[in-house]
Amino acid sequence: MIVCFILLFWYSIKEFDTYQIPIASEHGVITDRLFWITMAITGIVFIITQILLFYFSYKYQHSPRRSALYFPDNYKLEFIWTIVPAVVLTILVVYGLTVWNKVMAPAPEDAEVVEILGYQFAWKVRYPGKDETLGAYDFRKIDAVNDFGLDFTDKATFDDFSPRELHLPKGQPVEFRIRARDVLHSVFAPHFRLKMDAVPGMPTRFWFVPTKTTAEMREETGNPEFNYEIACTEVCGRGHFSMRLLVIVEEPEAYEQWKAEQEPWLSKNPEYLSSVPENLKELAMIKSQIEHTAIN
Ligand SMILES: [Cu+2]
Repeated sequence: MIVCFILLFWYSIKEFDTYQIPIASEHGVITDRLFWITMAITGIVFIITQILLFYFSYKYQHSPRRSALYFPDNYKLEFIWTIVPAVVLTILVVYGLTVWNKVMAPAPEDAEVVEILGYQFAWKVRYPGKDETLGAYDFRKIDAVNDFGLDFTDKATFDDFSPRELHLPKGQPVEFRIRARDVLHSVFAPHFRLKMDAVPGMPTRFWFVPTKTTAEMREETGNPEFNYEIACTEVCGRGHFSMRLLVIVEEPEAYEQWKAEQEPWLSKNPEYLSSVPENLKELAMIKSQIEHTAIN
């Protein structure tokens, strides 16, 4: 018991910083509080019960000089050990549920929407573009180039863009629309206290407010190389380890500027419009708009 406790505390203290990484989202503060309160209560109970377990089995070990006491039941004792855990667990569950309801509430209407698509073995991201609406998709339209299965009969797809890395504005709600193309994946961004499975055929969502830019985080951690990232936490196959997506949190002005510089997916792959010829004129318009903003 003593050796195990020493190992437990030594390791917990030594590795504390690696599992208590800085929080970079609004809801992260309340989920961490829930975690630490639960940890404190269950931790104290764990230590007490372990000590009693070892102590009693030692004290009452077999001895030919004494015989066991006949002790069939004790209502008072049973009452106490039923009621106390029931009350404590009810408090923990209700507290956990209120936190859950806050974190999982629908995203605010002004949230920045970003689609994240998991596949073997990487992530793809898609922004809605200037119309602020993600265009429709259909899995049957997925091919070697059209990874998202964008459906170009929906004009909202025209300005959607798909950058290599994820940019997010600080202090603004962001909603991830998450889907998977093949098997289960899971979007995991520990600094944002974010984890949500990507399930084939069943889109999921998660929204949050980033509170620290990448630059601020570099300062806080004292690590000039620091970067936020999204990892996959669902062992999804041989290349699972390579599912890393770079995330850059920046001030809203810089974010807006970055967004304005992005080119729609379609203008890089205009041949996809051939299925919908009457759309060509609008594409030309979008292209000229981009050139216009680039010049400005
Ligand atoms: Cu994966």
